[in-house]
Amino acid sequence: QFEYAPAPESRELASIQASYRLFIGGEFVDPTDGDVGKTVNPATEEVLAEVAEAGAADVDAAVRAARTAYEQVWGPMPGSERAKYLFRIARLIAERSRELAVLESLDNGKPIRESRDVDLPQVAAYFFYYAGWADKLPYAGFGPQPQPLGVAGQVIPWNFPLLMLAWKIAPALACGNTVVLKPAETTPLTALRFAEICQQADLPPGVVNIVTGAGETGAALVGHPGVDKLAFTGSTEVGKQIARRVAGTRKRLTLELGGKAANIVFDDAPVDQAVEGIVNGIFFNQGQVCCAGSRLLVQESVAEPLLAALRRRMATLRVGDPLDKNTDVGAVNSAAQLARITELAQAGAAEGAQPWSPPCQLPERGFWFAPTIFTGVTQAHRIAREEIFGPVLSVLTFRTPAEAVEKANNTPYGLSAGIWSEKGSRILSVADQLRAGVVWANTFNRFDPTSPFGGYRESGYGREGGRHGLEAYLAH
Ligand code: TXE
Repeated sequence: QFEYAPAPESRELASIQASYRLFIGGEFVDPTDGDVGKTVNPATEEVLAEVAEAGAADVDAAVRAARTAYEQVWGPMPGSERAKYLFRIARLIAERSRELAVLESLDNGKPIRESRDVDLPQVAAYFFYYAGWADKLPYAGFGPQPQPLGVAGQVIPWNFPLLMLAWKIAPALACGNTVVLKPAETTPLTALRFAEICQQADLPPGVVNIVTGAGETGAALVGHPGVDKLAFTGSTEVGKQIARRVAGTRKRLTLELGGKAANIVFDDAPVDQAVEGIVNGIFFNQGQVCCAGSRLLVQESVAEPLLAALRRRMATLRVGDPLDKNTDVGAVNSAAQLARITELAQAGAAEGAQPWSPPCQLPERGFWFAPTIFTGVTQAHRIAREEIFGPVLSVLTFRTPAEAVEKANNTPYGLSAGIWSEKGSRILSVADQLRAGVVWANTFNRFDPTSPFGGYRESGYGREGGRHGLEAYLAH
């Protein structure tokens, strides 16, 4: 963890420029055939900066720069040398973490407490962790001379902009690949600041290229014949589109898509601890988390006291200015995301579930949604089935462990789940039956660079993190 001065974080720390260009071949360059977009502060709707949108020719230039860097510099470089660059980047991220945290909160809307204490320490940790792998690949069970894949195209979402960048770029570079990364159009600023960090670390030009822009830029990257590997994190719908486009090409693909995680509370779980886990599971990052615990499954005999305790805890949540260090719940990322959350919450009420929110004064401007729980939810309700990606919890009850497993698995997704119980045997047997890539026991939303993360079924395929995360970037 890092230490910070106790004053409210000021916007100035982020030193945002009026406009941003593309990062190709180690330089910031104007787009040749692209357009200009803008990124706004979701807490105020104020325009933060103009940002270039890369067109097909720009994406092509980025892929060519990555190819040259791969063939001439990065691919042939010994792992021990690549490690030095990655350690340097990791140290620079740690040194500049306060600036990066403020920038992230401004562009994304997440509370500074989260960007400062969760996102940024994790970003640095992933770079440190994969830096440590760069010279150890020949001894990691991938064969004596593990080969990189070449140029990796990476498309990431807006919910953890810099952390998703770290999950993608750190293992790719450690294995000897070069990268063209497209951040989400609503949160490009920390990726562009990361490009400056690459310059500061003297990373050879072309090893990392950042092309900003919306879905068309992503599609140009996906379709580019010079890309050897694609890694995508985002909606299931776009993930499926990408899988269709990649089918029949030589590109390797990993997908990290949506989820509808069950957070299962048994009658022997300590109530206070479970309530903290439920709150963290669904209100962390305003619920805009692929593995969010968006379905609470609570054993019927303890439903009443647990929900009473949850409501009391929710009444203490402070919703507001993301830069205020006391804020627990910030703004949702965009008008489009707010509209999606609102539509699904309205469907929940229309279908007969009962919403409840603590009294809270939402700011007039910006994209805000009060923390909400729905009780009286059945499996047929849309809010029990569809990913909301907002601070909205659907509560269902169960009587037996078998019923909990049946309900938890009643989803097309398979990303994550949580179990709260004092009984080790019950945790193990339920975890075994859950169809989810990650199962947390008596905790939730815990990440660590040493642990693989990822899903199956409609949540995608491939793992990020740990030794498994290297497999996605090696031709072994
Ligand atoms: O996702 P998109 P959106 C879910 C969540 C959310 C919904 C929609 O439920 O409400 O998806 O969010 C790029 N080819 N998740 O619309 O469009 C896009 O520019 C290539 C869950 O923001 O999938 C951005 O960089 N790229 C998820 C990235 O894909 C394309 C995180 C994600 O945007 C593209 C985000 C195309 N045709 C949303 N179209 C998670 N798993 O955590 C768009 N993009």
